[in-house]
Amino acid sequence: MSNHLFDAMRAAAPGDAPFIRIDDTRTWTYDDAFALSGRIASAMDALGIRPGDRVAAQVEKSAEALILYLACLRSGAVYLPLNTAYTLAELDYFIGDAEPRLVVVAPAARGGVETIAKPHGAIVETLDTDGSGSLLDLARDEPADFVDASRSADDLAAILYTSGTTGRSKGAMLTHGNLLSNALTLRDYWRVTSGDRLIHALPIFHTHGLFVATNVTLLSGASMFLLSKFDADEVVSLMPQATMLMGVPTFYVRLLQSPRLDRGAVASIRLFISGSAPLLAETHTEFHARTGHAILERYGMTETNMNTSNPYEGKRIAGTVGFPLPDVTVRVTDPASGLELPPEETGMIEIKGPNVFKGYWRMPEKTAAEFTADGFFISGDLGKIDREGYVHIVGRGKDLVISGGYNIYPKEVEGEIDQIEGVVESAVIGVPHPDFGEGVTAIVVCKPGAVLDEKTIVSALQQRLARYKQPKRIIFAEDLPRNTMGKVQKNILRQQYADLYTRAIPGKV
Ligand code: MLC
Ligand code: AMP
Repeated sequence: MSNHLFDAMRAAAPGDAPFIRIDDTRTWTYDDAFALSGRIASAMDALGIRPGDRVAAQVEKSAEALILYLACLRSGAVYLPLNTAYTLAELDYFIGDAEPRLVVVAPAARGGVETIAKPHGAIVETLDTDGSGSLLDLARDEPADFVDASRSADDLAAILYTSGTTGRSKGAMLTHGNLLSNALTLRDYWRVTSGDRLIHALPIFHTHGLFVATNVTLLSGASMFLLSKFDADEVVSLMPQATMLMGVPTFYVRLLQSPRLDRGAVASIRLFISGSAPLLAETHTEFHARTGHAILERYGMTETNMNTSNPYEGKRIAGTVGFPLPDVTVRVTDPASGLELPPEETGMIEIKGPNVFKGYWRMPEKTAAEFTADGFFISGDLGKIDREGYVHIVGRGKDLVISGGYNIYPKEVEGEIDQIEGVVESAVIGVPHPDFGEGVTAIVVCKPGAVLDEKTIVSALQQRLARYKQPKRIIFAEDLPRNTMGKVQKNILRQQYADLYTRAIPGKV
């Protein structure tokens, strides 16, 4: 029997070499990690989890949580990681839509999650950051030598939900083949080897931290410092022991604020990588001046894994996302005609390759709508390819805000605000934010006589939306600017409030 992705991880694993460095005293070798993944897979088997079943996890980052992902690959289950910031209301939708057989949550969340998971027939088990919880209790006495489920390249490995500009979130179905092909490509493109030591400070419920960082580490037999979250001071302290860092632009903005970041601190680092959101050219330049390193920027999406990367050798150009990766075809088309545009002309970025997902979970029409007739995925990003072949992202055709590397779909936030008593309508936009890149901002129109302030709106959103989706500022207006078709002109609002977060407003950002 063969298991497409996990077999490759097993083949690359250097046995008793370090895999996860948890803290100064605890390091798990590949053997340790694989043994635990076998025990968890055995425990899931005993719970009745079968290949193709979804296993959802909303757990804080820990070595055990990462091993749960490996256990799912081995058991043939489809891993469904969920942002720890999601509220119960948000979780309810994902569980109803994906119908997981097992949901793993923090012990404190068990009661609440059971009330929404049980009606869908899901089992709920727990996992805490220290490895305690009912899941590992079940795994403790199980055999480590689990017989991996047979999985082909086309079988699902994971479903990651991405919000949409219209309607509810869509589950992007990623296959074993998608994940393996992309991780091998990145490993070779970035020259990752078993000698590398990655600082892993990203969350593990998104493509960046789960697939790019983790799969690339595993497939090169490298090791990682697993940090529970990003902390600039901790990252600078670890740099002398590490060779790589992967981060969103906010990481680099915050690192530059550390007076300890200098050439000495980065002496052992081979590669700094940025992605998930645009890296400002000024951040790139400042980082280079301070450390001597040109941050390597790459471009990806949940649906496609990674598409382009600046070169390992050769010019890493600030403000570009580099070249299409080997095996990945990137083209730019005229959004109106669909025809391919020549270099330097801006249009819709479209992608084809083994990295591109299988479709949206149980949404065949939405899937079909996102692909061209000749099989390219329509990214929703606007860009151009210059004469040297570098891809530039110049805007978004989709109404999306990216804050600190998290996507926020204005429509979802507007929908929640508009339900608040006294609100007529709202427009949610992203405007430049010095820390998060873009700050979620709401412009709200109230009914005459309604008494609403920022606090009332934020507290009404508290139970409905994850914290990172909630507006950092709420502005009250008489009305919203509209074009002749009646459509809200968000570009005007973005211009009007462009310096909202860059003007110093004490205690406001
Ligand atoms: C936290 N907050 C955020 C936020 N993160 N608000 C907006 N945007 C964010 N990204 C909230 C907190 O809840 C808190 O609210 C307040 O802002 C300040 O928190 P903080 O302590 O400063 O934030 P921190 O916990 O340090 O997190 C910031 C961060 C984190 C940038 C380190 O957001 C992060 O790790 N982002 C990475 C996201 C990521 O991995 N994206 C990849 C997607 S995959 P309060 O009110 O409680 O104070 C993808 C494909 C690809 O896009 O190409 O990779
Ligand atoms: P997600 O749906 O969370 O996977 O986010 C994917 C989106 O993030 C892409 O469609 C882009 O809009 C954006 N993105 C990812 N990497 C970059 C980058 N390097 N520069 C600009 N935008 C990026």
